[in-house]
Amino acid sequence: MSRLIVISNRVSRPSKSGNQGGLAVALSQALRESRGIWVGWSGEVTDNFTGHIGFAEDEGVKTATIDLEEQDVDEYYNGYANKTLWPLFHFRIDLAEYARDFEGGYNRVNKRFADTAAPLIEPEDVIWVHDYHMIPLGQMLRDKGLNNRIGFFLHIPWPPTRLLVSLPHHSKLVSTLFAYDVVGFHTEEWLESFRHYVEREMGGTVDGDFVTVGDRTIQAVACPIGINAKEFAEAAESEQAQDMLTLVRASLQDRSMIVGVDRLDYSKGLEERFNGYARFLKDHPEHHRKLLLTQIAPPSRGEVESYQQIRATLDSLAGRINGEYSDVDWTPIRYVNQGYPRDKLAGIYRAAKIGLVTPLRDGMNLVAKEYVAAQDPEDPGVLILSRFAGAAMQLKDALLINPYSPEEMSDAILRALAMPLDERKRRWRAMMDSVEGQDISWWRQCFTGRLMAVDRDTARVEPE
Ligand code: ADQ
Repeated sequence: MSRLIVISNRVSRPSKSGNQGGLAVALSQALRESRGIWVGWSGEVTDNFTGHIGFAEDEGVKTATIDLEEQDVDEYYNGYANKTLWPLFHFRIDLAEYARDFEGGYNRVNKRFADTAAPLIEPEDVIWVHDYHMIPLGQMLRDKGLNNRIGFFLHIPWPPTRLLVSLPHHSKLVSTLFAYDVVGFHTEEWLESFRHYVEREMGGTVDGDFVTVGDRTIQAVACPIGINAKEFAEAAESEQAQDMLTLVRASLQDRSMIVGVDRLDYSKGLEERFNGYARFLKDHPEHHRKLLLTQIAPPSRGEVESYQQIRATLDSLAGRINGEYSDVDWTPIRYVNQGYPRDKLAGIYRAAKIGLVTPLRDGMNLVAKEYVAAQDPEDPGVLILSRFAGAAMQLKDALLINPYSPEEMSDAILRALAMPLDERKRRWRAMMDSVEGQDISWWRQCFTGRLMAVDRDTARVEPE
């Protein structure tokens, strides 16, 4: 079995509390099985970059990390990754900042990762690079003479060509993807946009999964990420989850709860969600006091201004809606800026009659799948899901809505509240089949199966 080398911005060390996310658990398992290494940023800042590699091993997972300088973090992480690529790839060119320093820092840090990883890699190793922080890394490893199988997975959307061309040096960045053997996306839509760009902007050709530019042919595939469905369903039955369920139910006093759980990010459509909910309250006074929205949104990327702005906007919007509709014994929005461990989160999902997931754009969205997995099969809640989340391609039995329309959101809430038990069960079963069938192990296999089958000498796929 080939050794797997995972390279991503941050490494996730297994914790005894079991609070690692599904992706980290799946990658850790693959690394453990193949005796591989996870390479990335330690999250620490150093005054002077020395290239020193910190090695560790937790529960059979080896990690190799480097510290970065403050300028690296500013230009690479907060800069090019989160002020340039993140907004652009989520269709928000109005928020994207283009600065040469960012691009320079991004390339410098990618080079640092390439310098760190290259000496650790042996000829038979299979390398899996993750996400928008690391697009040019594969090219940099090739420049060092590596002939390994190298794959790249993008966890966020691939934007339409018309938006992507607003990025200075866009074709230079995209051309580095052709150093990989397999490039993966969550959905056919993102894959389609990638192919369109390659054909229109690079004069490339597409033949099924094979995409060619010049003399390089790579495979571009859609592998939708999943969750560890079985474990999440079990988490919802755990003692911690049941305690949380009891606590939340007692606090509801027979009211119905709608739940939202998101990192505090403008792509998640939180402002639109609050406005849609406010629209429901305006349109349906008969439901006042009978329901509430619990929005859990731990702050993220607080050093980036657009994140400070969305936080301030939501603070004031929640305050305004609560001010307008609250009574002495009822508050329509519970707005919570903290994270919860997985078991407790599962209990919160289960306590909610409605899961409200309304991103304006999302590569996949795992919260939608977690909400489904946490439900009580005998009395499941209803998922209201943005049609612009990658997850909407699989969860077709959710109530799919346009998150930009407060009216559609209001109508969907009304419909969900009134939905009979047999319809809820039928929809939930269909969604759960998808969540269980295409879970996190399926995803890992979907991508690594392709990558392992590549024959580097011919750059074609070996027959099964
Ligand atoms: P994210 O943008 O972070 O991921 P998402 O897929 O929803 O979005 O995953 C968020 C994870 O964080 C979920 O597992 C959720 O449970 C957890 N989480 C969020 N708020 C939490 C809270 N308050 N407490 C505890 N846990 C919380 C990116 C892409 C997505 C893609 C994933 C995986 O933007 O589109 O689905 O990567 O590829």
